[in-house]
Amino acid sequence: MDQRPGTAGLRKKVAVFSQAHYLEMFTQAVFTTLNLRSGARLVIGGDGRYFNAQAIQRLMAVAVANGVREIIVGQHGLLSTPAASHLIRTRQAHAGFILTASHNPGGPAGDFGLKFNTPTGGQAPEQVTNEVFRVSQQLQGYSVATLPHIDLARIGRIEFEGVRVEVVDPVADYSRLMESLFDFDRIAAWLASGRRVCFDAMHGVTGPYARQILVDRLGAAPESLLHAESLPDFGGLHPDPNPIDAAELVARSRADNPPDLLAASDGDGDRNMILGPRLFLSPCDSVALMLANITRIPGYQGGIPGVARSMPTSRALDVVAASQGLPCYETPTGWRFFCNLLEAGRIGLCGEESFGTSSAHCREKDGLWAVLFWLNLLAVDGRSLPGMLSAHWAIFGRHHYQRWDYDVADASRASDLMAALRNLLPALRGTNPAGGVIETADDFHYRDPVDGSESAHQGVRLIFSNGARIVYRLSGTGTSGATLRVYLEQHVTTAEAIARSTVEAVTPLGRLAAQIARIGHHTGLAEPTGMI
Ligand code: VG1
Ligand code: CO
Repeated sequence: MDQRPGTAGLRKKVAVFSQAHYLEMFTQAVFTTLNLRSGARLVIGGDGRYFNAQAIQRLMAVAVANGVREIIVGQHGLLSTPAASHLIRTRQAHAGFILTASHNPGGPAGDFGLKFNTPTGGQAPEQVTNEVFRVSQQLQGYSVATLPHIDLARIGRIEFEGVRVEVVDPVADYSRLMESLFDFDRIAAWLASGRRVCFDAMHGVTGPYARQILVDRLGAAPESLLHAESLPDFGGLHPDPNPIDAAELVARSRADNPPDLLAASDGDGDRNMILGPRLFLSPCDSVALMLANITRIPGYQGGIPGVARSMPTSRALDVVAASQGLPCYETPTGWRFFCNLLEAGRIGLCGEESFGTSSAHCREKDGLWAVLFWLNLLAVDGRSLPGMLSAHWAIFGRHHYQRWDYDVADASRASDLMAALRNLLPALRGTNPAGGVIETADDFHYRDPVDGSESAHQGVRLIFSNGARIVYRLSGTGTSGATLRVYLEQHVTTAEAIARSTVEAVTPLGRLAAQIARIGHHTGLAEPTGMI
């Protein structure tokens, strides 16, 4: 079992995951590590991808053999990642299993994944996942109970031999949580006045959530939903809410008479992409504008203690936080690093450039939450999304931002590139390769302010004196080869530079990044394979 150390779960091709004993061995490694008390309570749910239903039955059999006596599972085996996090917290579960490979493609030839969360509702910390990895290397076998077939289609309780399985409506609790944070009446009135929203569920788990909340509860027109049926292969689409994979939504934002707000979420419902009429809202700007307006939303009226962003996320959030005198923490990529800060009450809003945003209402990023935040904000503000964004940039300046990805078939070549780049860092410091001096050239090292744990080698940063920044890191979520991610950022403050297109603003920086790291030499790739 080759779980990557440091990841909160296992993500593999379906063919690998569905092999005999594979899922059971991983699950056993988790139970051996967690050492739950007998009688423990578990939450289980997934994004509905191919193999979800069988995996849940097999997972439950190992769970019961390991002493679990209460299982709360979403109807049809569905729970969005944030809804699962919420259920773990409200039902005081001892652990949760979320079956998803997030935005990775599904179907028999696609990916499957299994991650486990702690009683806080958050992803297990690195020490725990490293221990699971260690245990999995030594495991000789696993315990498994023989269970009756559990019908996940029917909401209700099933009891057998001292075990209780509760099949719950996956949306109900989550919907109540959203209603406690946002002004639903105001959003409904805004929609009733002729404003329009378009939400693309990308055939992932959020379809039923969006139907119940946006259409049934808030009164959006049924045709506001795209790809709203949860399908095991996501309709052959790649359920990743970005401008490339959600091209249909982007086209709608550019058509005549576009909706006021357009949004998409990923397979498991934790990501969000926000668009407006002829506008792409960078996730980095989205979280910054959320902070600038946070007290206008009922659930955050009293303000928040601080904010956090992942290191590669642009510094647009920092500028707003500074203006409010709030701490802004910089964490490594991956949601679990926010969890300690949320749990300690240090932050109330956090985000990643990779279309992830959330608050302290759960311990995962939350796609629909972000959509509702924006709907509430637009309803309160009255201006259009493009109008709000321009006004924000006029105050805080604009952080032009893009991520260039290089997919490298041979993973060792990508590691060699990073090693060579790290060796270059001392020589780069203080040089002036393009209109700005490199003031910081380092390999990001994080010390968790709550528990003091250390995470090294979290990405190479080049920070320039002229508001530019280049970050390099390798993706940790792929299932084959390697992806080098290069994050480009340029902060500008003049009206002319703000009006410039992002492509124009960051392309010279991207070329410089390729030159410094000798990307062509190491990977054979003259151009990025993807730009987001
Ligand atoms: C990517 C993103 C990262 C995100 C992670 C999990 O990781 O860059 O920001 O936390 O996916 O997201 P990487 O290592 O490939 O860059 V999800 O929606 O899979 O929970
Ligand atoms: Co996801």
